[in-house]
Amino acid sequence: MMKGILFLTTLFVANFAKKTFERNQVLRITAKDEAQISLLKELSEQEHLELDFWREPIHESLPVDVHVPFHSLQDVRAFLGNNQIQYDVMIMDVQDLLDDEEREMVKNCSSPKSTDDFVYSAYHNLNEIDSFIDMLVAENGNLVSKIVIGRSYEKRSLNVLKFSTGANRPGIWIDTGIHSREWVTQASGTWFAKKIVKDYKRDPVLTDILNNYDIFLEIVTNPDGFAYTHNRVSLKDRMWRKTRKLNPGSRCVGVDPNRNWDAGFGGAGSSGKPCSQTYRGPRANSEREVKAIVDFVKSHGKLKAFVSIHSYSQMLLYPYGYTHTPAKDNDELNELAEKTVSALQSLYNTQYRFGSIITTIYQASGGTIDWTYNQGIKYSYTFELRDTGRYGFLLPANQIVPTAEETWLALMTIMKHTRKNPY
Ligand code: 0X9
Ligand code: ZN
Repeated sequence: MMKGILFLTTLFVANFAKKTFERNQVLRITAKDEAQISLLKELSEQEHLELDFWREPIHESLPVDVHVPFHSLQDVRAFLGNNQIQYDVMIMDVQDLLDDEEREMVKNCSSPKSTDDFVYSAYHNLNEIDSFIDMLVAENGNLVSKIVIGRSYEKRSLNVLKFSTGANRPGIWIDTGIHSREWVTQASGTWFAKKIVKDYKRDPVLTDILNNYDIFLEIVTNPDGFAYTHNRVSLKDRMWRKTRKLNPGSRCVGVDPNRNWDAGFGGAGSSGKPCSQTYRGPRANSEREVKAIVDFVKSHGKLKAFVSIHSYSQMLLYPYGYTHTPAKDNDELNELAEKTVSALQSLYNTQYRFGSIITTIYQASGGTIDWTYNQGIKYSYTFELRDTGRYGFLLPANQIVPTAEETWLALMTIMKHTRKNPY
């Protein structure tokens, strides 16, 4: 009897707290002029509609992707229809995709005994990635160590893998998953880590890089958010992007960790509203996840390249995002970006756009790589991995390995250039 009640309560809590996305849709909207962009901006301010703009209305040249909850679909469609704004349904039923994703995860949810058995072609939760990290370190003690650069708001450790073959080397930083819902990035990070230990002493180019530079890799850069995108039993929201810090005086949780850096903080392309997906937080570095990296970068003092990996859109971007003033290394960054995307494309013909953040995607202030660039890290880049919007943040697991493989060619290009151009 007791057990029965407990079971029922668990079921109730699970169903109650778990966010359902049944019959939600993702629409791709194509605005034809500035007037339609303005209308879409007005639409995005209707808080009761609870729209999540995966790609915000900025300019008529860029498609607008919006996740619409079922309860708002009729209103949104009517609004678009009445204003003769064109759109396509990209995702018919978001929950169907999530169910597929979950089935795949359950199928591949084993407890690997070594990193050779780890299923790189599947999505994994935080515990699985944490044990992957520990296994990799245990197997490769000479090359890999784990450093804890801080704790998240919910007190999870912020783990960074350090690949090093000698003391006092300059460093190259790579992070994935600062936006927790961008799952292909953490999955790719895991693949990169294994690739590095496989290729050291086998691939001459990577070996040369590692004989002269340390590589730092933070796979789960926003662990609280990531845990929240996975949790099976209690609170869960696969589409969570921000940190999980409570905002005093607001019912909304979290800060956008890609608006929280001390570079143009508070400017256009960030929001002062706690309920916004681009809420910048009360002050620069207010997020422990951000501050931990800031402290690490400053105390290291010799990082020469910094790559922050997001999804989606297939873009390679360099500073700036907060200002139209070109970076002083603009020409070199642009040339290297061109070489890098062509290396990426060489594998599966995946096409990337490239350029500065503000000219290529949109104005975004308080972003990671604007800060690292201003700290003197010349090779500061940010990726937006696959795809261009068919699945968006919900990229099917069978694209993880191809995405990681092609991105690795891009990372190698940036690391090689860094190695050949010391400064
Ligand atoms: O809005 C963002 O933070 C980035 N897009 S995302 O969908 N990954 O959230 C674009 C901003 C450009 N800057 C970086 N990618 N760092
Ligand atoms: Zn992102």
